[in-house]
Amino acid sequence: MVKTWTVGYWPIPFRGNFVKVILEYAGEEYDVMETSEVIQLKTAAVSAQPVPFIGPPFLLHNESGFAISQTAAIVEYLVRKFGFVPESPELAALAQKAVLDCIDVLVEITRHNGNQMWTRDAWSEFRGPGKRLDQCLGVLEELAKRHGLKEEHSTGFFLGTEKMSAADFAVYALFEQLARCMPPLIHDLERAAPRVWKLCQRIGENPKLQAFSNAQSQRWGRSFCSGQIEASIFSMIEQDEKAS
Ligand SMILES: N[C@@H](CCC(=O)N[C@@H](CS)C(=O)NCC(=O)O)C(=O)O
Repeated sequence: MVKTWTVGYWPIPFRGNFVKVILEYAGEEYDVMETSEVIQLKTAAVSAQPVPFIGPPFLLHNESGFAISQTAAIVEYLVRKFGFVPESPELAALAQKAVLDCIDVLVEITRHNGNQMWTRDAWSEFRGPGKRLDQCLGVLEELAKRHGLKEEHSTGFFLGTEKMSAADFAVYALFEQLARCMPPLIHDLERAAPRVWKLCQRIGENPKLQAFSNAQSQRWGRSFCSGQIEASIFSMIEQDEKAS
């Protein structure tokens, strides 16, 4: 039977998880498109694509035929659809900002989606106390702190909202995969964004998200973004581990 949604993405977590964690949390039924079909749609003429796009993820609403690409736009669509948008326009805008901040971390850690591989020099400017990754994580930490999130909180969300917003889904999608695929980075998350890391651990206690995380580990192991850039990131982290 055709499910409500179809997600088009590669067989890795990366950007796709920003979409999937919302569908999982909301208890929505979705299919994941076969990779061959993603390739077929990605390389089709734009006039033949369900929504004109360059790179996945994309999401299809099967009943209506509505299709949307661009990670941040898909997240915005889903949070609106399922009622996870803060009432205040200011908080709604800050939630969107946090989504884009999280996606920026994916862009930066992959050196703009694998445009360049890591060198030791470049990596030493990126990872370490006070370095670029810490700064990116620190931006999220400061935003959550300004909205009242405390490390010791056992309730409450990123922007002080009563329920999850796009910001919570995005930080969870980001931190969960960084920690699961590259466990030494947990140290960086704890150092640079302790409140947000605790929040993500709390969000991850949700049984649906826990099952989703376990399923991804079983299916793909520690695969994060795949390809040469994944090998480059993993080798930098391995060298850091040996040196420590
Ligand atoms: N800005 C887009 C970027 C999409 C993107 O770069 N997708 C990657 C996978 S994460 C891809 O497969 N790109 C192929 C391409 O650019 O040709 C988004 O956030 O969705």
